[in-house]
Amino acid sequence: MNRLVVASNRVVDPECGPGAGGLVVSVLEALRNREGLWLGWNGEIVASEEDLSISRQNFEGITLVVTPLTEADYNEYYLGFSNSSLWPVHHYRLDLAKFTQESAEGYRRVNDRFADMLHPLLKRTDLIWAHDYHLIPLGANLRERGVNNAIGFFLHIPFPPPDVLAAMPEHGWLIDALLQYDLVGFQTSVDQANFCRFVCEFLGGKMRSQDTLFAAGKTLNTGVFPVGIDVDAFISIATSPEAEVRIERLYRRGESRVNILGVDRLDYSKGLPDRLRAFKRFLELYPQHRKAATLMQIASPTREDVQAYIDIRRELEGLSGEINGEFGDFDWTPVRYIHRLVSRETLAALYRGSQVGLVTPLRDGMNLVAKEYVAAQDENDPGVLVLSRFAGAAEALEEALIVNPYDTDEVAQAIQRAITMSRDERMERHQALISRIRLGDAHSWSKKFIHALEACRCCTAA
Ligand code: GDG
Repeated sequence: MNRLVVASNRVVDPECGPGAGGLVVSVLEALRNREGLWLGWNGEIVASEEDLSISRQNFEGITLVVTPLTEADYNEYYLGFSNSSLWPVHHYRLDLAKFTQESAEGYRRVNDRFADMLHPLLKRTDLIWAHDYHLIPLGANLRERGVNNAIGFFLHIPFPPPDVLAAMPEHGWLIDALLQYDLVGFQTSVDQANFCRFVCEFLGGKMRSQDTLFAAGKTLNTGVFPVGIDVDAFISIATSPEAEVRIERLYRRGESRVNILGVDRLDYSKGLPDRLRAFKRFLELYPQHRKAATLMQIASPTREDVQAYIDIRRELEGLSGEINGEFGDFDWTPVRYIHRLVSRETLAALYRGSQVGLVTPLRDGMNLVAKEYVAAQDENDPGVLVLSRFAGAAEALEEALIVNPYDTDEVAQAIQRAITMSRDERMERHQALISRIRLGDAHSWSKKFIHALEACRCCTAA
């Protein structure tokens, strides 16, 4: 079996065990099965390049190779090009995108450094898997260093329509870099189609089959690999006796309340202001739920050094204050807004104790919260998932109440429909959803990608 080498922006501390998300667990599992190597940033920041060092650690047969970033790298590569240029463009938000030469150079510099670190560690038969928008050029950088291994890339975020991407300075060399991979994986067929359209319309590429392109003198394989969760691990957290105690404490179950829940990183792609406006509309349209319905919104802090994230936080705090001021009463707070990272155990209890899971991003690669919400439900009395049609998860999760997150009235009506849905219908929908989530769980996701990467080349055993 060929060794697996994974490169991602962050290497997560593997000792966080069951607290880690399904994605990390699935990558670790794949690495463990293949005595793999994982390379990336350790989350630390040092003053300058002279302070950089590489450290190696072994964990359950996996080699972790990590390095800090310099302050300039952090500002230019991470906050700059990755999160202020690529992230907004890929989420169709050209209006929020910022471009500077320094940030593009910082992005190239860090990708070059990662390639320099990885190159001497590679064996001829390694399968190499690069993750996400931070590392688009890594494969091409390795090719420049003479690496001829099978190299795959998986994009966790959406791929925008050709005209949106074409408006981004620097897009040309990024697409050229993607063409250097053997396999480029996407979350949904829409993302895959956007990429293929770009290559065909702008670069004269030709489709050879649904998943195969011919461009720049070579064949490129593409595929759809929807990311999943570790379903059983999540169910066991949500159904533990401790979870029951937590639900009692968090929701004071005895009271007849309607709990509506949102869980997101505080990111403008997640549609939080629109969600709050829809909840306000719901209170206006269905006054019978006043004093009973509460929207609990967990908005965990993220990228707080980027202006767009400071702005969205202000907007959200303003809106929740406005709704609470207008509708709230001495014994009822309509919006409970929590700007803090909460434990995975608390999250699972919140999911299980709420009648409605409100997942309404304006654009999202997949959205694992939607899948976690379904997995956490009591199968005999499940809550209802209200899901944006613009989340990647909507491509498979047809039995959710699918909504347009920009349509305030439609979301308000969906909340009402969820609350008043019969138990039979809720159970039927839940059963269908949980089967779909099981079918595409985190374990099968990494297996399918690696299998497809192996199939791209005839990899001889090490
Ligand atoms: C990117 C893509 C794609 C959230 N708040 C807390 C917390 N979370 C956990 C959730 C979930 C994860 O973070 C968020 O995953 P999402 O998929 O919803 O979104 P992104 O972070 O934007 O992830 C996305 C994903 O990559 C995977 O490919 O699905 O589209 O944008 O697991 O539970 N966890 C804890 N406390 C919190 O407060 N413990």
